[in-house]
Amino acid sequence: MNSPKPHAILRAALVLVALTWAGTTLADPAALYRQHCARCHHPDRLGAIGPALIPQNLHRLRKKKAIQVITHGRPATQMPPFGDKLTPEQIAGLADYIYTPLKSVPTWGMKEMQANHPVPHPHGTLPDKPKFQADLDNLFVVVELGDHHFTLLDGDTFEPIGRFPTRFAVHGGPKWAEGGRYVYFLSRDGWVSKFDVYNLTWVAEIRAGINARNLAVSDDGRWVMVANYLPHDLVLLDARNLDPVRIFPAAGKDGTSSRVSAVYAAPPRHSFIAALKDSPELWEIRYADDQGRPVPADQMTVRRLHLKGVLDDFFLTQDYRTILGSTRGGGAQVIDLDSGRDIARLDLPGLPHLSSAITWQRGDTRVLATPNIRKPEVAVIDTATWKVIKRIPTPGPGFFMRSHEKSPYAWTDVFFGPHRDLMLVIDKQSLEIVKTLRPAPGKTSAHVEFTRDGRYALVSIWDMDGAIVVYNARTLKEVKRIPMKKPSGKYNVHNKLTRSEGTSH
Ligand code: DHE
Repeated sequence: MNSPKPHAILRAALVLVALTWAGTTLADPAALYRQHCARCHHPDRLGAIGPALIPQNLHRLRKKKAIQVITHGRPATQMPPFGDKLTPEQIAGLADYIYTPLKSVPTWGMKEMQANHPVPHPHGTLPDKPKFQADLDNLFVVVELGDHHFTLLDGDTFEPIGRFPTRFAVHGGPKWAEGGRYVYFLSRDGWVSKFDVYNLTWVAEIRAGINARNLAVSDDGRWVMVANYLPHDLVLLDARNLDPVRIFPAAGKDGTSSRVSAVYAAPPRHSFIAALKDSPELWEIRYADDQGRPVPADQMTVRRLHLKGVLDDFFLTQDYRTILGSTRGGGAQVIDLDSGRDIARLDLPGLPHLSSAITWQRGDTRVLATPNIRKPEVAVIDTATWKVIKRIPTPGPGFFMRSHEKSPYAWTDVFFGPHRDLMLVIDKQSLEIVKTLRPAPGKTSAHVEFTRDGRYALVSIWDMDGAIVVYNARTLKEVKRIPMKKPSGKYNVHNKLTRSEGTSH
């Protein structure tokens, strides 16, 4: 028998390689998923930095739109475009794949939470005296996303007091509580971690969900409420040791199971306010009555407010009487919290980033200003009439906005596009951009927070080789630069606990 010719072997090998490649790319989206998506969305599609990609959580995303997102990326998220790496067939295969039900979705109930609940220092066992010298009312927590740490920063000297490892991908603002003694963090994969500032140590943790959204702490310091994307629920924890106390399954009145967009505490109302993401409902859960008397956990009830559209993002006014909410791809609605009525509609095209909005007094009216994730503008709204009174053009869409009662300026970033290294300073009365700063040319600058007295503004440079840049908030001159690893957000204890009008709550 003749042995095969070398070029025939080569051809057969090439065919085999091509078939294998085609097999992986066309017929095996699971392999593509593992290669391109698993790192951010979890190997089992349960969500990590990116959201869970399972049919239960994709109700509002049509497959056609999912294909666009995979191809072009998604603004205001960390989802990059794959159109230059994958063929349209591969992308379509991936889209089919993420709409395929999992064989089983893991349950995450009381039992699972209890089994993931270390309490290294039970409540009341550590000293009540701080281990360090600093003004306890002017501390900052700085989340360093770059290597999953946070720095506790002295707001007078701008010297770090300590640097501590966090869970993977902390998202949203850590919440200060009990006069600044404790801070609660939440990671996207559902871990709630409680830090004792006086003793500079983690005291309790619990995994409250698989894919979490944010958390809120009641003003009396007794409760932590966690909003989840997976499972579809809100979880009530006893703030002392983070013991799970009650699960509120999230479903609309018609029974539609739903992710939770976000939850916030409304101190004057003694309640938690949460929006459902797959059902047009806003929930209010009271933890104390009008006289401030605690409501026991098993007697807490859900008050449902029925809306015209689902809320993806929302802002609570300083008096916690009104909500301005927006729907991705839709308009904005203003809801009176007491009556539950829709009291105004606003023309806010693009994607106003309402959870980053702030308010201030301008003449005899209070205005609300919001950056926009899709449109290069800051919209300024009169909260008495709920009319847009100015659209300030910016060099690109922005993410965060900040000010302080004592500052004449509001600061906002240009998070997206070629001008992402700019920081804009807006005069709060003239509503004009009066200064454009470029703290680190070529690197994204974003997210500002003020010191307690409003004299200094701290800006993040979002880079592994990043920094916090401290500015004199009046002269707008740089005073200090503190190296940090992709510092995402920073949170001043005084501004947070006093619910300063210039910061997020
Ligand atoms: Fe956030 C806060 C939702 C993407 C960094 N973000 C919040 C809050 C919500 C929210 C509801 C308020 C929670 C709180 O503080 O209690 N974020 C969303 C999204 O829906 C969105 C657009 C898509 C998503 O991936 O979930 C999104 N966010 C991002 C990012 O890609 C950012 C830039 C990087 C990251 O960490 O993932 C990011 N979000 C932040 C930060 C805050 C935040 C730093 C806290 C802001 C503050 O000052 O309070």
